[in-house]
Amino acid sequence: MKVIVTGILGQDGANMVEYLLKNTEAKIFGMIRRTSNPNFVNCKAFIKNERFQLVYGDLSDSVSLDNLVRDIQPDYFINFAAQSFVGCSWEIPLQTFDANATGVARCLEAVRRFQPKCRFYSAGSSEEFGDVQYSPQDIHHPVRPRSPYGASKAAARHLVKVYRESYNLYAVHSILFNHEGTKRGEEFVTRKISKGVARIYHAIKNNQSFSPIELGNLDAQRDWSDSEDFVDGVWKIMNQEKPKDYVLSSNETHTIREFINKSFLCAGIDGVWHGSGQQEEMSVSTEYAIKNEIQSSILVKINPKFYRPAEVELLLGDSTPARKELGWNPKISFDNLVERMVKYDIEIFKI
Ligand code: G4F
Repeated sequence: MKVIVTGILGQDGANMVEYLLKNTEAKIFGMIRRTSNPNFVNCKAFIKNERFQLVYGDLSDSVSLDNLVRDIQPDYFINFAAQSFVGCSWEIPLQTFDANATGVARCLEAVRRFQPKCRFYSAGSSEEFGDVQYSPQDIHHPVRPRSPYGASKAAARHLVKVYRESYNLYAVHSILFNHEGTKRGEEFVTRKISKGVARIYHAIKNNQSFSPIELGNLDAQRDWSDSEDFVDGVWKIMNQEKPKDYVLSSNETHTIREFINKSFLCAGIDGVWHGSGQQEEMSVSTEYAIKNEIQSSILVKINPKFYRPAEVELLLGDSTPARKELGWNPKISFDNLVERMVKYDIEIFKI
């Protein structure tokens, strides 16, 4: 069995490769774009594995995708490559659309033309639901994106459906709610918080001053899971008798503020909130400051530059069909996820 996985330098692609090496006998071809300085930090566990091979390709280059599919003749093509940062998609809308939507069309064309038996996975997003109409959101929720990123993923979803129905391909585009972990990029809010908490933890421990974590909208609610649980769900979605799209989610929602509270708690730092709106801040409690002789006291403050032009205020998924029909059984709870991320970042932090 041969599998092409794209996006392997990122969290999901890397977790997918680790999962496949552990749970299958497949030979895995991990696609990367050519850059002068690629970062392999997420690939340490598999880069030298004899069942893993790096290959060059690019979602913007159909020649490279055609060649890979024609030469490898894969059984599965799992596409996690994307411009995945919603916040940046207003600054680079065309690149976002080219990678996330047209890029999926290029993959589908390569599969259709050179290996139509290959099963194709496109990573969908709860950002497609955007301005949500009801909760929890299931696979039938209307598509109402609020960002160029959400619009690009919605277009990819339509393309997958069109190719599936027109050419009888096994092509799926399942909706992934937020998913995080220790391989998460630092621009995403969860890792920004866990890294910030680790930095403050070490500053306090070393009796040094620290600057606060600066964030945008703390009221947004997200349905967070662990990416390692999701790659198991994705593999189950790829191995049904007939292709069908599913939602993967934790079925819980939490505000950014709750993520912050839990993170500081995991680090043993006692914080209190005060103020509201753009003046809202979290500082160390008086008792904690006295006990630890703390020099600086603000832990979190608002920086309006992190507000988005349009926000998805509430995401709460319903993954009951994936659990019942595919036997998908996610193992990592919200509390475990926060704890894992904070403890990991405290461990690896270097001053
Ligand atoms: O961590 P985020 O940047 O993730 P977002 O926008 O929800 O998107 C993630 O999940 C999607 C699935 O729903 C994926 F498709 C997508 O690829 C990505 O993985 O932001 C989460 C929330 C937002 O409401 C944002 O406004 O956190 C809020 N936030 C507040 N302060 C911040 C910040 N987000 C970031 N990145 N940085 C901040 O300082």
